[in-house]
Amino acid sequence: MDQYIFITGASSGFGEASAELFASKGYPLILMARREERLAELKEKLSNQVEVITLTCDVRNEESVNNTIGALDPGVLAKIGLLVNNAGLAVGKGPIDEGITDDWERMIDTNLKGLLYVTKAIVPFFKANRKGHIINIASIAGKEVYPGGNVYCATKHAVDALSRAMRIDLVSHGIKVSNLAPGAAETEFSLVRFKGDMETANRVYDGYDPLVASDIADTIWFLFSRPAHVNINDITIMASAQASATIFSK
Ligand code: NDP
Ligand code: 8X3
Repeated sequence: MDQYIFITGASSGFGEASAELFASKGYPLILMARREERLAELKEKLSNQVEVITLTCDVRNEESVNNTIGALDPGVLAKIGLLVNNAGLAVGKGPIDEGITDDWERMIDTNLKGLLYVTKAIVPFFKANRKGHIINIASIAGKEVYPGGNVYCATKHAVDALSRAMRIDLVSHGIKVSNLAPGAAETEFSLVRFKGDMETANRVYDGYDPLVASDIADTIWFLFSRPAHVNINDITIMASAQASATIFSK
């Protein structure tokens, strides 16, 4: 395959599972995250299948995003076919007046500004090709709000809005934009949200079968592998046991 797949947040969860799936399909990869050793392990694992380029970069840092992407070989940049804007996180869960400013900033800077910085750096290459696909990983938290979700929900509502806005801005350049909104999926997400408190993190997935990372990778593949004339605008995917952001059958 001659299209590179660019995935942010590739060091765990959805991003890592997507890297594995696209590698199994033969697509070369560009994988971005902060944890260099995790990316190195993934590269080691997948390099016998496809070319893997790892980029250690914090998406919150616009200069670093631009320098890191700008340093890629122009021949590689010209062949990026898909950008998966997946890097993101929730930090904390509680009433708005008890929110910690630093947690809010981490979520806004990563989920929203980081997505914008990476998109802005990649779109010129899609425009030059008059072709490309952006898949934004939003959330059920971008469709609904729930107790204690306030700022995380706001960032994901913003991603949802940006997916729609980007589609309008980019359609005339032949660029597809899809929004993917998962419900609860067992990854490192809750461990990060609850700041390393494994017991609280595990409780999120107690009593039902949650989504797993490969379910999201499968869906990203489905979005990407539609025929050229088809774009799936938006998918909400949840575990069979989940009916809304807060209603589960346990
Ligand atoms: P994980 O915590 O397993 O993965 C998050 C990924 O994002 C990691 O690879 C992490 O890498 C990366 N990341 C976080 N901050 C940054 C940063 N500043 N710069 C670069 N990379 C960063 O969680 P998931 O796989 O579950 O989450 C992936 C996306 O899916 C997120 O946007 C999340 O909000 C969303 N989501 C998750 C759901 C769930 O229930 N799991 C449901 C709906 C949406 P590193 O730490 O190495 O930088
Ligand atoms: C992650 C799913 O419901 O914890 O985006 O917000 S949820």
